Amino acid sequence: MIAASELILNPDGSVYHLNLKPGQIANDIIFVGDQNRVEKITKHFDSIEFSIQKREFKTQTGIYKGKKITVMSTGIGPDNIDIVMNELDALVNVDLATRTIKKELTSLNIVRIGTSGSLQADIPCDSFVMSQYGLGLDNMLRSYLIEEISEIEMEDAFIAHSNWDMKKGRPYVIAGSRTLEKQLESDKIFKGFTGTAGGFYGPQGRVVRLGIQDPELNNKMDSFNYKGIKMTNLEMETGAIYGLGKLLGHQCLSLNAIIANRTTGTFSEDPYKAVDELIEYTLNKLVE
Ligand code: R1P
Repeated sequence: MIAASELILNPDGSVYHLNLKPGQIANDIIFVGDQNRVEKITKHFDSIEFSIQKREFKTQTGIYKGKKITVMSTGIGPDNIDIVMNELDALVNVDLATRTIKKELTSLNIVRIGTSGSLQADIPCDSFVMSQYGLGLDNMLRSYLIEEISEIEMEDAFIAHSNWDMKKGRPYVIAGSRTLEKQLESDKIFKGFTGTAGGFYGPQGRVVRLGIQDPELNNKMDSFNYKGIKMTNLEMETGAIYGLGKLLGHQCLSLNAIIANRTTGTFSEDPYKAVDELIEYTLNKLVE
């Protein structure tokens, strides 16, 4: 039995942070970072049957072209992904009444629609990237037993190439869902290798007022090439979603609209338009 302190439920039986009860989510879930992006997706739905928000976690479940889909905001960063993935999984795979793990487990399909900065000059602002791999530069996932799901050779190659300071923890590489990749791919979308940082400024090499441990990190990411796989973009959730998704048995894929190019120093003239286009692209692919 899972103790009350380990999986916390609210008085109404909902999971602590997401404020959701079993049955209020679909098997197909779209993650966004920004809570204001949830309705930019569900405005396309035929109907919305459920809405709730607690803190940055806003959830709406509804029907799009006959398919039941849940859209949920995760807020920013891998620490939030730890909460979202564990609580979502508990909603389908833990019997919350008896506090025991169900005998038959459910696998969710989780697609992130995010925003991200490109690390390659030829992946311009307003393009889309689908992450075949996530490279976690945060340490959140290292609290779990990940040796069997991580791409250790790629990790070692990145550590050697970047002369990574292990005081920052060992980076991890996790593959996305090949099934969802096949479903959502097209010639409109770059396939790539996405870095996930544990912060926005120093952890992504941004210098405003503070000196950073490795000012060359972004250049090293640009030039990293593992058997032809180059790093395409940098954001704050993909690696963590892939890691926890794989450990918990869910299919996960991350799509990002490129709103900045860190190599050319440019920013999209209309980032909201790029995100809207990625939303429509993804919704249409999910019901094809
Ligand atoms: C940083 O501004 C946030 O934007 C990106 C990063 O991953 C981080 O969450 O994604 P979202 O637009 O999905 O939040």
